[in-house]
Amino acid sequence: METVFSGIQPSGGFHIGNWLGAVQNWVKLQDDYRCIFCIVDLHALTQHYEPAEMSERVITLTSELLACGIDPARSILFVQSHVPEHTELAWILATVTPHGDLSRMTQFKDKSERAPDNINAGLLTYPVLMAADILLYKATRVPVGDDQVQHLELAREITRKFNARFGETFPEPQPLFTKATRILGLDGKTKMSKSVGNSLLIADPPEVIRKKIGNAFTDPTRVRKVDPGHPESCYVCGLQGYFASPEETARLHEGCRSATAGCVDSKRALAENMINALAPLREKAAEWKAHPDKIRQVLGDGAQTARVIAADTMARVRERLGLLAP
Ligand code: AQP
Repeated sequence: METVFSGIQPSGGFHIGNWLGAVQNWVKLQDDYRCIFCIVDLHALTQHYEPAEMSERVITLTSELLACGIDPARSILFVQSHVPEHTELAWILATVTPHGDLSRMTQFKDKSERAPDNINAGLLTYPVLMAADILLYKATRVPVGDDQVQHLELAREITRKFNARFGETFPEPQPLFTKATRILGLDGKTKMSKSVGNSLLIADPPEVIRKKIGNAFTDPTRVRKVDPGHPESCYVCGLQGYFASPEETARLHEGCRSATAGCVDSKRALAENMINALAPLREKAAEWKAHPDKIRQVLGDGAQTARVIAADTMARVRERLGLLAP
């Protein structure tokens, strides 16, 4: 079985972009791959955060991943900082990573623009830590949305450089492209992001979902209810496809196109479909959260398994580097 590695940051509430763009696919991958899923808390340190909230965020995110169907009996689910080899390998890989490649990364530029008061070196070397996450487990497949393609390309480049310098050590990880596209935030402009505050969360209760969708953007060319709409360029109509059956989606889009239904009707239908789709996840996550000891057990077991693999890889890496054994 090939190994898949993927990570998610505990950098805010788990949103429908994370779910539709990544985690729904992770759940399916468990059937065909040895999957390693990591809560990348060290990556999240590169952004502003409140230390008092971090461990609770990790527990909440774990409960949500388990509720979505990540199965610890089949996959390794663990927290990045529980396996110190991630940072050790990241340092080593940094020594073969060209500085210029890092400063060219789109996400580095975007996040620097978003938080000009916090352009830290961790933000710059973020893709090196991501390469370490993948290579530590010799993962050959990495599920990527279009926002992660550039980082994976760099991880492949780092792999080639390391292997060329120190001998064949790591397989070059290949992207596993997912069908789901980038989900835009409720502003209808930028990517839905935990840290931007433009998200609809899996944990949002029905009244919050109704309110958020009620304020979401629709077709800007449709000024009055009698104007025919353009569902293909409407944010609300775009989301309908993920939460309604194909037949219902077609009916809703036709209502918009023919102006027999207004934007408010579209929003109401979307909100109710979302509420129904997310309710079971919210309930399951709440059940897990009621037992934080069980969550800790899952993460503890995951870290123990991950550490065995990571220690083995690092022993080989240190040997390749010619470091004196202690
Ligand atoms: N809007 C999105 N649409 C589709 N997929 C998305 N992902 C994130 N946002 C969207 C995918 O979710 C996985 C986990 O993401 P992450 O936590 O590693 O970091 P991110 O991509 O930076 O996610 P956020 O929500 O935007 O976090 P912040 O605000 O902290 O930077 C990844 O597979 C990602 O592609």
